[in-house]
Amino acid sequence: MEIIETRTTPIEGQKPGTSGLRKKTHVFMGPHYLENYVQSIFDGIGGVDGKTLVLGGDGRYFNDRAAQVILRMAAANGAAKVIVGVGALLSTPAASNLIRKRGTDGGLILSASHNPGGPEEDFGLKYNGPNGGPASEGVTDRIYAATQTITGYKIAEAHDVDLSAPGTHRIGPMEVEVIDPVTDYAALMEELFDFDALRALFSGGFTMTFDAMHAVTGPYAKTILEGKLGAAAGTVINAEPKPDFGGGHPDPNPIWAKPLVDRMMGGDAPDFGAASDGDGDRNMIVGRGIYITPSDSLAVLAANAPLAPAYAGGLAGVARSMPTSAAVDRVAEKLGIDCYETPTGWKFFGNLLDAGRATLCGEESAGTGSDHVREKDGLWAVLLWLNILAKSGKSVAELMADHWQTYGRNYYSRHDYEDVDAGVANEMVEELRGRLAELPGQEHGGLTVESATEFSYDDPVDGSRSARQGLIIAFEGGARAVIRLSGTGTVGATIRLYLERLETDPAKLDADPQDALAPVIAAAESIAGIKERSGREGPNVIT
Ligand code: VG1
Ligand code: CO
Repeated sequence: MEIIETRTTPIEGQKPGTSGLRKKTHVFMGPHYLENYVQSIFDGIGGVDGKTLVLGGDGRYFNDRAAQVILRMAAANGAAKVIVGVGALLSTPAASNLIRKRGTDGGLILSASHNPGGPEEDFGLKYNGPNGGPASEGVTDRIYAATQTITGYKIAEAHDVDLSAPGTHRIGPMEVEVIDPVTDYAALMEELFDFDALRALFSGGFTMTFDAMHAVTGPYAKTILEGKLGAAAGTVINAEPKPDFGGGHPDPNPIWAKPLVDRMMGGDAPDFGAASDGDGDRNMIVGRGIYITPSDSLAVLAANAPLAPAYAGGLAGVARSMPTSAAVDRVAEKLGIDCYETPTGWKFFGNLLDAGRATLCGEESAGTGSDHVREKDGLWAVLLWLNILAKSGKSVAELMADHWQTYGRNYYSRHDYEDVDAGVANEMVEELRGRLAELPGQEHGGLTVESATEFSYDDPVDGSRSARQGLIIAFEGGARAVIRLSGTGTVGATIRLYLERLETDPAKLDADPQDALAPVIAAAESIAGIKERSGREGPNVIT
């Protein structure tokens, strides 16, 4: 094997965000861009000599080419083995599972998740550690530091590895094991859930639509739902992964998965609707006539998880990201278990899961997961919902109504202002940060500010501190607005405004969230002036 050592210089901006490095595809395809970053990952984790890695991605444009480059670089850097999915495909949770199951030293996942794909759209790459989870901030800091001092990278001269079918190949001494991307994941799901009860559910006439959004979950959902569980053919729609996701945003929310939500609200809706994102870690749950917010979904799953075999013994604890609603906190309180509040991004759940302190975790951004892997997991959430429906005999709407009657309803919404000028967005946050101390006691839009703080997280397991994780404005009476800037976008800045208000009056549980939250929305605008500063009439995405 001939190793080519190429000289290079640091490329600006290779700083991993909330979930790895995401850039426009053409940026990733630029000279040395991918290579610099891959070498920096290798250097940042102390080299890959003798190590075994997992490799796969969501199938977006450039996924296949990037995988071949990474294989040649892993070989040149002395890796012993790389396990890669057929077609270089692996959903994010399936990659996490493989890293754990095969005891590897980590893995590289090619994805920009819910961002659109294609030559004009987005690409991404992230490193997950030996626990199967996204690299901690300590590790991403070392990777970023490596990108700033890099002087060269190593790549093997070799032909493309045939990734079209399972088999074993070599690049020099390095072994490349090509595996079916679905098999191990499907086996894991079968261990966690009551597949007999799910088969009985479907054979009893239960109907469902799963929108794979032309992304990576198609083959997984087909194998599990239609293959193993006997759901009718055609249950999984948009099942074929495409490099441009059929031209859409593979983001499972009422905006980008509108056709499914419309179908669920119509006269011929199936019993259950669900969707997942580009890399298979997000989920959307819709019942007949009712959309379930991710925050509520987490709470319902926590309250009912013991109906599934894997969680029959109860939950050790739960965790949610700070901007996620406190619906799950109320469940934890009733169960008498711990509830942790972490910064946005799945990497912060890793230590809690590893330490056995949390069993279920979730984020308001359609991410739910458990200690079965170290990523959020879209299909897992769908299967847990199905298991709960099968065992409780209730419909989605009944389950949700019962839940709100018991715990009250945390009305919740997120308003996104996308592609705002980065300078304007940073200045807005900066300025508001400077005013936090003077806000308590002030009245805005009829609400009185109780406290105004900036969220910092002290990891209870390793003691590390993550500062500046979002501004929280709490109002008297329990409502809250949170403002933070996205760390996954590739153009300009995205301002996220998260709004929440608890309602416990049993007669007021069926309002439209935008109406129920109107005072909080008005107060947040009065305080932060997002519309005014961004020059927008309103948010461009409301979930
Ligand atoms: C967003 C979500 C966050 C999620 C992250 C990665 O981050 O808000 O909850 O963990 O995306 O999800 P940000 O920084 O843009 O708010 V995925 O499915 O895109 O990997
Ligand atoms: Co994702």
